[in-house]
Amino acid sequence: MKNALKFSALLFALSAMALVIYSCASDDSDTTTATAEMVATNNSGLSGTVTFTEDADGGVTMEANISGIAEGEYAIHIHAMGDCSAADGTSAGGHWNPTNEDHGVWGTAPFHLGDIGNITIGADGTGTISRTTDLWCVGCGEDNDVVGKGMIVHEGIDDFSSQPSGAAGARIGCGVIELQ
Ligand SMILES: [Cu+2]
Ligand SMILES: [Zn+2]
Repeated sequence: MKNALKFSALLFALSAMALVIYSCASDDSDTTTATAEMVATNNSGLSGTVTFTEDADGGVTMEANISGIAEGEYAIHIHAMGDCSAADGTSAGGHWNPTNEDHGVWGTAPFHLGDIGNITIGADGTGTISRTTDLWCVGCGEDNDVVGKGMIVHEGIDDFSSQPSGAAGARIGCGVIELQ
């Protein structure tokens, strides 16, 4: 009887351990996600979602899915303010630039941390652009945190050289990047 009791205690301990190991392995809390729901500005008809996911080793992947606009190329950036209250999107401010650089091409200094580039929209009115980088964080509260900033799509193309924002023209979409 005493041995049987000891055995069930052992069994209980083992299953508790297995449960702990299992829940660690299946835990996806080491990814952090933020999204921006895009709304039309200047009555463009644009909609879409931009998702930022930071994984366990600190890399951030952005995926922007944009729809509702004519086939072509459009500038897309992260702007400094997560404020889409203005009907023309200007409330989002200028390019997000916590490192105080000039505007340019992502990956070739100088460039803003918000310089995504241009997105290609197909004949069906939809397009996707993605980026993976360790220059951003999601929800870390540091200067390079994308949370609380504004995603902007422009009516024109980013020429990658005009200061301070690539001469991309009016803003046709805006979204506030919010931690999920
Ligand atoms: Cu912009
Ligand atoms: Zn820029």
